[in-house]
Amino acid sequence: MPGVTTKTQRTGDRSRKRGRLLLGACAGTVTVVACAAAGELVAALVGTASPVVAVGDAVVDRTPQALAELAIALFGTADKIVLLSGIVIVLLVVGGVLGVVALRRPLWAYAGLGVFAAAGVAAVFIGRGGDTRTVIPVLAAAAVGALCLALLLRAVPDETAPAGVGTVSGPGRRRFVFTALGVAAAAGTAGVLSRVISGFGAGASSRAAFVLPEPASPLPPLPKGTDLKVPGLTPFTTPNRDFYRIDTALTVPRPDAARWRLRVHGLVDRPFEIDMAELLDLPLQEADITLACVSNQVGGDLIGNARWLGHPLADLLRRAGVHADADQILATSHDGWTCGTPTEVVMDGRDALLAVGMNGEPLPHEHGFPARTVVPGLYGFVSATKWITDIRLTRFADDRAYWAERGWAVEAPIHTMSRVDVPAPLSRVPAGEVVLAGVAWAQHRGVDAVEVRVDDGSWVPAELARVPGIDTWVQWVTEVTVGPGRHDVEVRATDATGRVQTAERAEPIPSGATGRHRIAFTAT
Ligand SMILES: Nc1nc2c(c(=O)[nH]1)N[C@H]1C(S)=C(S)[C@@H](COP(=O)(O)O)O[C@H]1N2
Ligand SMILES: [Mo]
Repeated sequence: MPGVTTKTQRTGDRSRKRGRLLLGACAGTVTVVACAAAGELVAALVGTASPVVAVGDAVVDRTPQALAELAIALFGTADKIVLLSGIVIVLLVVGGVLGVVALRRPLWAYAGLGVFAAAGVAAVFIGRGGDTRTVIPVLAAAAVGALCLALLLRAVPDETAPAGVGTVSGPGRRRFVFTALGVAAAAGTAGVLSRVISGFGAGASSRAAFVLPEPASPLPPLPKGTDLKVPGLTPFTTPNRDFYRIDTALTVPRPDAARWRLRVHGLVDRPFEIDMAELLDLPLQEADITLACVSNQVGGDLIGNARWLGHPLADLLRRAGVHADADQILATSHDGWTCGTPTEVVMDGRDALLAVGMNGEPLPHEHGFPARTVVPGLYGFVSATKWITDIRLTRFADDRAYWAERGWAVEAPIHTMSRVDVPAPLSRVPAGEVVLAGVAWAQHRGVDAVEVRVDDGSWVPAELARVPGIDTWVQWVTEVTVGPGRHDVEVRATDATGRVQTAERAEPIPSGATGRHRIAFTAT
């Protein structure tokens, strides 16, 4: 029947077309995977951030405050993984679309890759860190992408080629599958290789080789009775591996201690630079300090306590000769995050440290190796710069740090707070004598009293554990007798200035959550 297309022919055409589209999409996604792997590998070799992370950083820094908070509320400390997975999914989908487009209009697809590369380059330049060498992995990724796409497109069987009924099959398809598998395998190898290279990078090995000096003024061991060892109660000392981690870094920065330098400059008489050998030669002291995040909700666990080892920040500032009008210490990290601390607070005699040790170990990479600041009494975002490289004395009137620019407070002392750990919220315990226990904190003021009440009854004082000083949290414990049924426990602390923890609820933004922690449990 000349000139007439039969129904079977049409279905055959249609599904052959579908098969080709599938191969196109496949070519596109495999290309993107190869791009990403090449980017990772070259980044590891050059020692810069990978293109995916550079884009992620740019997204993090430009994310509107409300969205960022929603992400933290939804995903907590997993927000980084969620963001990176999101970027990868978007890349894969866009890759698939590019691959389909490439079947008809290869030039458009290559232009698409060009747009990717341009976005990557733009991300490098608008990102913080400002390490422009990151364009190298971006461009390498784009080049590898173009190559792979060309390779894969050539392997897609021709539309006019004879094929089995209904599908793009036979030797043509086999060739495509082999090519795609080859490219994917190469990408996988590159990805693994990049992990290995960055795992054995200078920063990682420099921490393994890092030897903490003995403190010039060691602290006595913690007084007996700082840890009540009540089952379920947060330990007084937070082990490093359990310490909460909060930062804007999508991948943990691993600066090399041997190449580390700290510059102290700005409104000072004698700017100077110090390297790690010099820092470790200075007298180091120990301090027990409880660090808290401003994002911690009432009852939350973004708080931890450690014994830190470091050199007093005040001594470094005195060496530089700080001008009288320099009311802000603006610290910058290896990855370009900034933090503004009141000069006055650091100079008032408290144990503000440039720390190198945490609980007897070099700082873990996640917690700022090789050096970070810790300042008792202030939330981490205005005091605790990890991976610190730069301290500039300036004025609050002239410069704003990272979070202050995004709507958070400029000055942020830690609120007096308390938390119920035992019984666990919504747990079941036998009726009768019930142990209540938790922690309370009012760093650099100290906690004078903790009171609890059950079912909105009268406040009863809890027993306080011992503490090494006023800069840490304190454990509290008490016992109550309750009958069967559901009960509420509420807690409040009084700091050493005599102020009782407020009941007034406030959100973490801009200067920390307030309100009282209240939990419910069931006695049976
Ligand atoms: N370089 C860098 N340092 C940083 C941050 C950051 O994003 N980047 N976040 C700060 C915040 S908000 C807090 S609460 C503390 C948390 O320190 P940790 O992760 O060691 O617990 O680090 C601070 N130091
Ligand atoms: Mo924080």
